[in-house]
Amino acid sequence: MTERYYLTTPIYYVNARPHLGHAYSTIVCDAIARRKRALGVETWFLTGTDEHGQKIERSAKKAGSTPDEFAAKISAEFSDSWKRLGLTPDDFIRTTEERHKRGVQKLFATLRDRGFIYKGHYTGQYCVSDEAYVDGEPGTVCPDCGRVTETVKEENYFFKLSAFEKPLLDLYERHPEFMQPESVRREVLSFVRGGLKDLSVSRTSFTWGIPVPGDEKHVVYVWLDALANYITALGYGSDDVASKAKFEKFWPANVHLIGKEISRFHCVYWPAFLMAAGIALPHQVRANGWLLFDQSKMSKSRGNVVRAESVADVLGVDALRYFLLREIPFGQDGNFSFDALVQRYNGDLANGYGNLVSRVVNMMHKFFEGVVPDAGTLTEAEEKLHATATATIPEFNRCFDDFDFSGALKCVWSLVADVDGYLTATAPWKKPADRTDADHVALQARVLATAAEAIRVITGLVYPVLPTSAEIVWRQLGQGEIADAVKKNFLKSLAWGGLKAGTKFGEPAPLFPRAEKDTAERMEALEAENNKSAVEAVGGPIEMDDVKVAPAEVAKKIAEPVAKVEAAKPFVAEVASAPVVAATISAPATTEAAAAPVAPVEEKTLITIDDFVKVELRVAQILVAERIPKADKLLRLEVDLGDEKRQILAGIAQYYEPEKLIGRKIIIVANLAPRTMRGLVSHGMLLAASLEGGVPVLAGFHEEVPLGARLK
Ligand code: ME8
Repeated sequence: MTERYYLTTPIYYVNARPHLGHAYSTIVCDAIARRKRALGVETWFLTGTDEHGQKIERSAKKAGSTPDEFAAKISAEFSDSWKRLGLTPDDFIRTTEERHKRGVQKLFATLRDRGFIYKGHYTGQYCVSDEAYVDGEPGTVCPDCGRVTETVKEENYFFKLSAFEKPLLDLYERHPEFMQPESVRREVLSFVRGGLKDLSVSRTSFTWGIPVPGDEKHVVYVWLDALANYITALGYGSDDVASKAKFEKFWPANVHLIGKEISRFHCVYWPAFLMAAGIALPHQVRANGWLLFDQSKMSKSRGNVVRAESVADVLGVDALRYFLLREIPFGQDGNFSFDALVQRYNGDLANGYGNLVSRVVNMMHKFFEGVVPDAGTLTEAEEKLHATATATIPEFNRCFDDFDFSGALKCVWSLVADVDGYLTATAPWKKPADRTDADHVALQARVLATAAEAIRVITGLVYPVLPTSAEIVWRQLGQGEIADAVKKNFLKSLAWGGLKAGTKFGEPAPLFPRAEKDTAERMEALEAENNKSAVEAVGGPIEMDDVKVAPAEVAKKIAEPVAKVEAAKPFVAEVASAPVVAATISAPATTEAAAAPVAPVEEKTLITIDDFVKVELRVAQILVAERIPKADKLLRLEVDLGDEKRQILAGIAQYYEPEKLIGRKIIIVANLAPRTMRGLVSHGMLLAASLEGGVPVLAGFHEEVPLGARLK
């Protein structure tokens, strides 16, 4: 029987346009799927979009659209983007499709029929952004995204999650590979060991969802709806024979590849639902780390996203694939930067693999009219390369199968370097005076046939990661279409010795032209242009626009010690035209200043103590800090005053990374009249020193101070 392999990406919410973060998970799956297919494994690669729920309903409303129109538009952006990137999912499921709806209703009914669902009431906190129930009092902040939760009071159906505490712990123990990497495993284990409460699996306060069968005022909780895509896409819930056969063939999934932030849903809720429904469990949930941009998670809400197309249009899709898989150890967070990308591209692709291919192919044409010669008698150098290449194949496979894509590519690039070194050492382009013509031709034949064979092995190995380039090289090596090789499962038998003497090489073609100095800027410009046109195209629903993060200088600015302190300014100075109160730091008195006659202070600059006490200055702690899309300067803060929480907008976005502010104690003017900016209301101002150029430095305390304490 043919081996089969089913892998899935998360299905992406349609409230945000596809960005590099989404592309990352999808590209990883694409590389795995391509390799499996080329190994002769019958592969099914699923991706899609998650379109129901309160978050989408609200985003659609904000965009002045109906949820279904809105979802269709963004879903199409995802599928178009995957096409443009040359990704090869076998199926793209939308949760608004009939086939999905049918399957979800069947799953719900099955859970209910088997006694795992009961009706009750939920009063508690809900995070709309994560579509997650959160324990705590009203005002509680979501532990995952840091947003303030909403209080929900609804009639709901509950799933008996508590009954699965023990079965889940048993599963994790029996199958340590069920969830990986270890960090995720530990986190999930400690969550479950902390005790599981029953889970509300329906909502009644809005309608954008799949109706609960038999009780249509309820819609199915969006995570139960979304997780079910992994089975409904295969045909679960369908009576159709072909669908049933597909489900039989591919379920259970080999891997659900996800971002680490949704581990709980996949490692706790999903297996519990499946156990309750009597459906087999997936073999593994694998989490990728986060792609960071300017040191924080690339995400729409932080406004620091980059679109995959901006990279692909300038350097090509393969460059992006290579960078993501080589640069970031899978499972860990990794930084994306245009400069690092260009560096990797030039170093590993243009100067490395690309240059090697071009040298060998050109020499083959120049010295042998493009026909592979017989290598003749081999020397130790060729035997060594042969041995290294032969050892590289299983090493690459081991790393790749272990999701260590970076390690896999590293070992191939070490082979690239060896072949480069071999060429340099043998220098087939140069005939020393003491070498006969016949000897030189023999050397050229031996070296070029050997180097070309090494390139063939390298190209086969990197095909899943660099499919477009591998296709070109395959032709240049006279191997025909790589798609045909894939159909013949060429990776199954990839081994040294496949390049036969007499093979006619294809014409040389450029592979990775060296990236010029302005490449990073060109990508940035494209990114800015993309963002602009995206805003225009959607008509500007602020919430969902991908807005680029503040300039990179910001981080630098924060790191740089601020040298000069501005001379005295009037008291309430606004930083960056936002309500940050800048407490003035006077310039340190110089000797001249001290010696100078004291100028008479104008009466109007003085206030009485009664004036001062009118200003209510209080200690507050920052609970949430986030960028506001399309506002370069403003941060939205949620602060805790001990007895109340409130929202404040502050013009410090260019100087402070939001994540670093969380937990910080600050001083606010608490009795300032509310002010609306960018559609958000600011209930107060924070205090900061205003340094040269308006650079703010937040006021704070060295000793412990209780929240809400008044400053007098
Ligand atoms: O969570 N780095 O959808 P979503 C790495 N609909 N991966 C990233 C990323 C980043 N900066 N940003 C996004 C949802 N991703 C649910 C899933 S599944 C049944 C339902 C990737 O649109 C990563 O795979 O928020 C992450 O888990 C996913 O996109 C989140 O996409």
